[in-house]
Amino acid sequence: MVENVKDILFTQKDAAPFAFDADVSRVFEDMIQRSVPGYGLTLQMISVIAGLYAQENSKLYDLGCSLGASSLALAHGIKVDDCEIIGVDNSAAMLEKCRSNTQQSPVTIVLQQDDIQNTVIEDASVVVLNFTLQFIAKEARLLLLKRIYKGMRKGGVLVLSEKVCFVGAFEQQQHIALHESFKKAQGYSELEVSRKRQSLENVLIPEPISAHHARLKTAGFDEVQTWFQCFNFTSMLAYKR
Ligand code: GEK
Repeated sequence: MVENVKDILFTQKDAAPFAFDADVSRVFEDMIQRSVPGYGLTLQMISVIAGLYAQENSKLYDLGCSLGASSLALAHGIKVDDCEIIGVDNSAAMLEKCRSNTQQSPVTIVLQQDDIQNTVIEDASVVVLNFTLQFIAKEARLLLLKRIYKGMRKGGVLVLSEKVCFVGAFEQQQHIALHESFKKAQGYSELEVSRKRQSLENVLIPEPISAHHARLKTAGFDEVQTWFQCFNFTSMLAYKR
């Protein structure tokens, strides 16, 4: 594994729109662990999910694979033969690190540098969008989910993890306050938290859980369940039966 460098990015730079560039790729592992409550649990459960739903001789997709954490979680969970994992990310800097991180994978991981909106999804038993759909324009999300559904085998699942927002003003305020307290407890300063918040504005676009469920159903998925929530972070399972 590439060494885990501490994220002090927002002590140094101001709040320009967030980009997955070389600076971010260097600190990303630390950044996501200290910013997303339950991130480690999503990885652990992606392994469990792969163990239950990966089908023999099928493909597993990790869309927005970053440094390869979810791809590796899939690889370590698969219990059947002849699977291939396809990891896709449009950031060259992230993929470069991903390539070296995933070299020792027990299952072949093919990496593609592309916009996930162009990825051909076929013969998939498990598809993972672990905190990636939130970076896709809202109006493009349904088409992507429809293409994922179409490319999945019966019995397959989509794991969709997202930062979400809430319709009620009080609930929304409290979840934001709780998340920011979590970040401070992880060692980020008030200034780092506020710069990151500004930097992600209009880049990471959260939606309510109900909007995700409704869209997944419209895309064709037969069943949708929220299996995890911690403050304003959630993960859902969408089934093709
Ligand atoms: C993990 N899943 O560790 N096409 C391809 N990649 C994209 C696109 C796009 N249109 N938009 C964003 N990305 C990972 C964590 S991070 C989540 C995912 C976060 C990529 C982007 O380059 C980044 O690597 C990733 O999606 C989102 O389980 O940073 O909150």
